[in-house]
Amino acid sequence: MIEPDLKRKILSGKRVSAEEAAALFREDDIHTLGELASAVAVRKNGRRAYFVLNRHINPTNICVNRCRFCAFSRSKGEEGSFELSIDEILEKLETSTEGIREVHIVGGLHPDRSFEYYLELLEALKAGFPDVHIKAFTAVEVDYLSGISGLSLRETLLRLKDSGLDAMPGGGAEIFSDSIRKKLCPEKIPAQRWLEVHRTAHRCGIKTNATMLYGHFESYDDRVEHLMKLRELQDETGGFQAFIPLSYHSRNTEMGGQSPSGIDDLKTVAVSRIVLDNFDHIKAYWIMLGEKLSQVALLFGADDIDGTVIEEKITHAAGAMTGERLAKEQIITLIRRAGRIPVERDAFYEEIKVYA
Ligand code: V47
Ligand code: SF4
Repeated sequence: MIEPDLKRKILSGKRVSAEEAAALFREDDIHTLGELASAVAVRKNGRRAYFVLNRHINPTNICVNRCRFCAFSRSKGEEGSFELSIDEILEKLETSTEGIREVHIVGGLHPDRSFEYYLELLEALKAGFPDVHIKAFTAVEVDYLSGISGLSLRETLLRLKDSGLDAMPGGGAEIFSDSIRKKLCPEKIPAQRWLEVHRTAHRCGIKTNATMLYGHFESYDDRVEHLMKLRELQDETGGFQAFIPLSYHSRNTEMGGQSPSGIDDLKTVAVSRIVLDNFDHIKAYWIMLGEKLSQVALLFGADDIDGTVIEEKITHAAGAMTGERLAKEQIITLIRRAGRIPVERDAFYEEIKVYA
């Protein structure tokens, strides 16, 4: 049972402590948890639920890191590896440009592509599609680009921004706990560096998202520690737009194991909404949760379901059963049937159309 004092605290908009957050994760009363999280979401965004007409593009799956939970990456020369030229990427947008407002670009850490390739890619996309916002490169990629360019983080980010980068996605955060991170992705930048990249991006005027990969080896305390670090950085910079809990998909991964239950997925959305009181938006990423659970998550604290997506490869490589895209009409229906108001947005949550 959730303590009446804690309920009152949440409903009056007061910040919960790490201990209280852990107690919420341990809570079995999922209905009350959902009700509280939903009240927090409605206080922030009314009954609005956002979506964007977007498309994913992965320039390459060749990656030097080979994280143990990643079924998407390949080593150079390995069967199934790919690398797209700038023309091939432009072609993908040309064939799906109708109405697209945001392109989400993330990929592997390629051993020999130059920094210039990425700058040229951004410039070509901006020149060809000036109305499409570019949300690209995780903190892990930005750190890698800083390494290959020999530039400081700040200089790297400013060059990317000058070439057309509008915002950054939240991937690569995984779980901040050092010991768990070592089991998951020993080659990946440490948590402190992930946070440093986002801090620097925010200082350069680049808005970013944040994620947490959950449902593997981590404990509830690890999840709380992760959320607390994000909340602290958001207090400092205010540069995060949305938080996206990422439900572990285990198929075809080296790490194996099981994926979290639907109850755990809903609980994680709800507790995130309550704990991250300084984040405006919580995304229920339908690609990972499934269309039906992401719809239910809109009543458990989420106010965004991402978007049309189109051509998602990372979660599908790890066994996602969802489709590769959703049509705008399907998204509108999904949101309406949850009793929420569909709002089409751009990459910065500017409202494009309210489907009242
Ligand atoms: O960085 C990789 C994760 C991320 C698996 O910012 C996995 O708007 C689960 O970050 N099971 C990419 N997760 C996805 C991502 C994202 C998605 C949608 C929107 C936004 C945003 C960001 O997916 C990776 C990694 O953390 N991931 N493998 C897996 N097997
Ligand atoms: Fe590479 Fe990212 Fe996959 Fe890790 S999660 S292996 S960094 S593509």
